[in-house]
Amino acid sequence: MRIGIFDSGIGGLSTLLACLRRLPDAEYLFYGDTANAPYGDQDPDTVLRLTRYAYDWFIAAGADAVVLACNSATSAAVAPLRERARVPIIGIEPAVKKALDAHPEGGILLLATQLTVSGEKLRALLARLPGASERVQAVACPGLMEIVESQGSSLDGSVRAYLERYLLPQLRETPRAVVLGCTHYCWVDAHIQAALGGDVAIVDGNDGVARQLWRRLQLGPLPAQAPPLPRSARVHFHFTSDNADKTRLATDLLARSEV
Ligand code: DGN
Repeated sequence: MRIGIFDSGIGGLSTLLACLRRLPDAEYLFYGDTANAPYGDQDPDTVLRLTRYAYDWFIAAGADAVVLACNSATSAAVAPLRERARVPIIGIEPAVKKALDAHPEGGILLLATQLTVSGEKLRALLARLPGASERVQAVACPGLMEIVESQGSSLDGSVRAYLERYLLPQLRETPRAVVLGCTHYCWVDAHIQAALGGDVAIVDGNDGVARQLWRRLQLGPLPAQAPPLPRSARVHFHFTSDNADKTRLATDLLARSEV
């Protein structure tokens, strides 16, 4: 079975890891559209066009399912793409419900790109979750994806400086939980947690995507817990710019995560 995983860059590797835990025997094609990144500051029509291109690439490569491991692409493209899809398309969206359910008290901070924060999809999600409009503060983080993209998880102080200078002054309270609504932010979760004082819970939607992938592929009852990561994985990378460097960075990130 061949699964396509799509992001504007290395953020979607965090979703790939969750899928690898659930479906270790599948073959993965990872497409990172680094030539057109970042997606978060672009208009939805452009992101739809780029995502459609990647979807067609996956179909030509024989994918049995496509995962949009990018909240921005999901926001702009998942609904129109599904209208003519030949294989299941699984999107990722901010795990706000998971955070509200797990933390019935206190504020929830949602960090995402500008495209996701201002998208109709998020507005509809918050409108249908009881309590979300009062408890959730959504903050766009322009530039944070680029910092992660340039350095992976071996960061110097630049993320911390970004969070202190840009994010902290905007907060209306110290949150109980933070929803990582951009897959790139999963690589700097510890920095985000530390900047917010250490006690804050971190929530992302990656395992939800992997479980949804399992269901859409009709693989039978879902095991209650994901097994540990497999020792070896079949992953092929395709980045639309700097392919050799990005593949090296991605392989390194995966190898460190598998230990
Ligand atoms: N990793 C993507 C997301 O989850 O929204 C997009 C990051 C970007 O391209 N700005």
